[in-house]
Amino acid sequence: MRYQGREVDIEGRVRLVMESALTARDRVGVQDFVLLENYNSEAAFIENLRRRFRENLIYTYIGSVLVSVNPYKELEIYSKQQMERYRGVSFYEISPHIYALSDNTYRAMRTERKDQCILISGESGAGKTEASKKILLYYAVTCPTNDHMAILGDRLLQSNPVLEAFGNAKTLRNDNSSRFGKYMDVQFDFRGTPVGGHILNYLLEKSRVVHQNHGERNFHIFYQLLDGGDDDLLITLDLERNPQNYRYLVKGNCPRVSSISDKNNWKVVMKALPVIDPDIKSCEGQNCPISITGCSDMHKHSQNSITENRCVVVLQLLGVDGSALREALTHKKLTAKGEEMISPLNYEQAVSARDALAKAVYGRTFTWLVEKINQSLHWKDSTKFPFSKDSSVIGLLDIYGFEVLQQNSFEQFCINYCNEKLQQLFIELTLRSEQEEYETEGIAWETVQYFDNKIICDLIEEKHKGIISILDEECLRPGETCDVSFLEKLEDTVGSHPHFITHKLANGKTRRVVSREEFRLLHYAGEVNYNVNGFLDKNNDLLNRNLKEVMCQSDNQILSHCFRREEVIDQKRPEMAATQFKNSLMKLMEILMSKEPSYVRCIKPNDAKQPGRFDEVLVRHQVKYLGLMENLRVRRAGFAYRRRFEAFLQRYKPLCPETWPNWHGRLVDGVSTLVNHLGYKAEEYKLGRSKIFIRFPKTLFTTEDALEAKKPEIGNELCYTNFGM
Ligand code: AD9
Ligand code: MG
Repeated sequence: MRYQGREVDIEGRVRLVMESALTARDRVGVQDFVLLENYNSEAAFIENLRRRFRENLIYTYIGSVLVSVNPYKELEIYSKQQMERYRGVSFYEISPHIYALSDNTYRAMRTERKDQCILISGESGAGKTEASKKILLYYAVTCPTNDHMAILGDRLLQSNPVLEAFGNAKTLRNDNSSRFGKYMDVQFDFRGTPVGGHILNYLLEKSRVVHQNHGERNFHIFYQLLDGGDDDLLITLDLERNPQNYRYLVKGNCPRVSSISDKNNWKVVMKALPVIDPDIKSCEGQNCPISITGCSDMHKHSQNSITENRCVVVLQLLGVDGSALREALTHKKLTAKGEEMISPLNYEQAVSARDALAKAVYGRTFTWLVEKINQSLHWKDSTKFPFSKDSSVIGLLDIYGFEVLQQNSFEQFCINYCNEKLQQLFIELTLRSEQEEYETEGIAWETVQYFDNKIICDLIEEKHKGIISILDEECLRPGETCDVSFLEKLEDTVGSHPHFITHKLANGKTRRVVSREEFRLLHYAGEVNYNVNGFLDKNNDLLNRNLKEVMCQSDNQILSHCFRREEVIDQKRPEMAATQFKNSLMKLMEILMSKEPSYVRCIKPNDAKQPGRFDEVLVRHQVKYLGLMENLRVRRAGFAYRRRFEAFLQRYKPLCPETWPNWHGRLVDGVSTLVNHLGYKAEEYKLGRSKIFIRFPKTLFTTEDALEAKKPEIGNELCYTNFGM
């Protein structure tokens, strides 16, 4: 018999095939970690990631979880042809890809008629937002549609550049960092056509509007407007092109980012805005969010006071009375014992009132924008959120990733808390779903030890005893409270918690790694020192009452919608920022728990945002905290592989004369006959109710190799699919 031009005997041929398979495996690693021989070894895990990364194979599975490593360069793997390759093809039968996961989720939604969600996690800059955009594009391109629905698909896609312009910014960790959390439901009708969508947004990092750390920027939209807006628009808004001239844009000393074209992005946003809402036509208009961001939040930093012309423009766009605004920015209105008192603000207080106004205007405009997008995505009345029962949804979660900066404040605290919650969900659901699968299939199951971060979530969110409750209490407590008194309260209440540290040591000495203004949390993803300065103010998130009064009289269409009169009349204090965030996260967890989850775990290969660099220490850290080894162990503790009887039979039936070319009996008997013929030992496999479970990858490798060896003999008749490498 000839093999690759050489005369070989059967045994030699099998060896050759196995060797070539092994060589390929050596070069590109395995496409599913469950196939790793040494699955307990973190080193082997990372080596597999590294090999694949070197070959531009950025995707690898752990069972059904997709691990993705940011390539920091454009890869030719996202074309329409690629989408077609993945359409309708089973998960394991084609190389790992974000499209495979998208397609699998879509098919699961259609066949099982169950709502799905795709949870994308990973630290800042790991590739979550890019992944979510690719998933959305996949659905927009591959799902059946008609003319009406094509418009909806367009709106879904166009909402991205708009939200990114207003909600993303350059940070030290990511040039296009999401500064808000986003959960998007895409709704499909019974034909699988996308018919609607809905976005929930979470806690925008408003403080960025008035302050940026060195090397960081304000939200993209400001720079886009200054760089891309045409001359007439800038004259109308009385703006100059140089961002460095503006107090709110100059703090980070970073007007340009090499990877970003503000001019081009401006064009993209200008094209996208009318797709979302045809009423947003002109930027000078009262119904355009651009004009609001363009006016109210900027004034020249070189001057102590703002020029008269600029003042006129700002007032015009805010749509408020000049003297009333001046009064509100420089005075405070208090009600004591039923009497109203007005007291002047000092310079610092006036500056902080101005900043609070800028943050409120920007934050509320952002929420308005999300509302507008949602209105445009609700195609029919029947598609109002929450969607009607005869449709199914796929939810996409793209939040801000875990972040550790030189100085971490309230915002990082919220962002990292959010990541803790997501990790908790991942732990619960991966274990639970695994367990459930064994239960439904009637297979005995062994438990795997893993770190449960519930203890950290409790430390933050527990009622009365958690950090958020203590923060709220301190904000509400009458008398002298400040950030330091909050820290003291924390020390008293949670000081002995194993995941909480301050500068005080139990023996009365001081710890040097934490300053006197900080507390440190030992998060699942690493240790973070939080500086308490500003915690109370940011949690209070208060706008002076007289500023509210002025703003709710605005005749600007957007602002009058954002600042409601009821807010001034209603004396009840709204929930504090952290509690609001906590409650919205709780609701989000409920939404996600009610759906069938799929996971994308994103990994950042280096901190320099460079292609081709694989920093092993950095990757190892992420593998550890994402719990990928535990994930793999859970997957392997039971059985490395599971396949439905029909799929298993279809693939391997050529290996047994009794099942080839067709098996006519019960599927389970066919599989049983086949594995007996292949000599599977009892401990190597189990037959469930609808699936075969194979414990060791080696068993599958041997069967795969036997199939490969059989190929020349049975040629094209063999239903061969690329599976397992
Ligand atoms: V953050 O938590 O919002 O700060 P993300 O969202 O995880 O973060 P993002 O998706 O924005 O990170 O990716 C960061 C950058 O990495 C992108 O701007 C791209 O330049 C780069 N990237 C990420 N994924 C890919 C990819 N699949 N192909 C090419 C990528 N480049
Ligand atoms: Mg992002």
